[in-house]
Amino acid sequence: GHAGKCVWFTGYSGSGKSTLANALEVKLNRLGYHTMLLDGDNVRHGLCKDLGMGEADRAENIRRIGEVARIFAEAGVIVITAFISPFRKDRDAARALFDEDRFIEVHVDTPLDICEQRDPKGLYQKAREGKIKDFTGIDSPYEVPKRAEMTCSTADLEQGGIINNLLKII
Ligand code: GGZ
Repeated sequence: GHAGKCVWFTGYSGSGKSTLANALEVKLNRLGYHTMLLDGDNVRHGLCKDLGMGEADRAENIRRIGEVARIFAEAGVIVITAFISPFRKDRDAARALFDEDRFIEVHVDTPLDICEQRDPKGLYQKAREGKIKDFTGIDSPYEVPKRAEMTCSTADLEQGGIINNLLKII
């Protein structure tokens, strides 16, 4: 059919979700697909700027993103999302909005210590110092996916290899 899909990246801050999501979008666009990338930059500053990082607000963040993704997918777009989405029930609720073969959960399983070493925005350091509360992996949980269509780590595999593996299952 004409319906689109949702490629849902999940993983720690600094795991490489956004980098992979951007690279996937470029590749899909070159192949002629119409895509929509949803990430913190275009969602947390607009649609979800009223939400914080507590468990209930993260649930609402993911709920809105899932609903937006469904609307775009119904129009035939391949939607790519890049959010920590740490809670399994929230990811599963997003998944439930899609036909089984149209939701591709990708766990970017880069080890926490590597994410923390990268610390591109200095947020892990602030979390360790107690200046940011409820930081995923420090004092807020990350529930590892049990049913991800793909698991990868940007610690040990070339980005191009990950994208090529992904293209095989989309
Ligand atoms: C985790 C936080 C936090 C806390 C701010 N915990 O790597 P980033 O910086 O650019 O992306 C992270 C982003 C997390 O927002 P999400 O919308 O992806 O989270 S969720 O899916 O759980 O709703 C991080 C930054 O915001 N950030 N505070 N406490 N990450």
